[in-house]
Amino acid sequence: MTTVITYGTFDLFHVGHVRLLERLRALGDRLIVAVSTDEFNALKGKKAAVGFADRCEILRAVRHVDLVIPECNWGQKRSDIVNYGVDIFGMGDDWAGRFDDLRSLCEVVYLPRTRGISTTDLKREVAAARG
Ligand code: C2G
Repeated sequence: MTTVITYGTFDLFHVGHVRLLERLRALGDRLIVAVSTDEFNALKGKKAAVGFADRCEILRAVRHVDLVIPECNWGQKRSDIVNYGVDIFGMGDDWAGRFDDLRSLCEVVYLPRTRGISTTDLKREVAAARG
């Protein structure tokens, strides 16, 4: 059983998120997604348009996702990897290099981001449409 894990806010869930999760799930047999809580997002300087509970419900409905857990802080990755028996840690490549320290615990992969879509762009488009 190969377990893969990833972390993120996944606000305004879009095809960039889907394609990342699909590719990560294809690397193993189980994909765990740690969803940033609203409180942790505040620490990241982000305010999600969709609340934590709804973001988790959406991710649980994604067929590529096997387990959803909360991401409460930057430091939990190491214990998550140990506690869940994670074999592969994966993120989009906007994070390339940022988590290489985890290579002492598991494989670390950074996958190309899906171009042309982002939560930030979606928020701008919605705001512009409102006028
Ligand atoms: N992503 C992607 N393609 C896009 C947009 C996002 O592949 N067009 C990926 C990002 O690279 C990331 C994941 O989708 O791996 C989730 O993106 P965000 O919700 O923006 O995650 P972020 O807020 O960067 O949180 O501890 C890590 C942080 O929690 C990551």
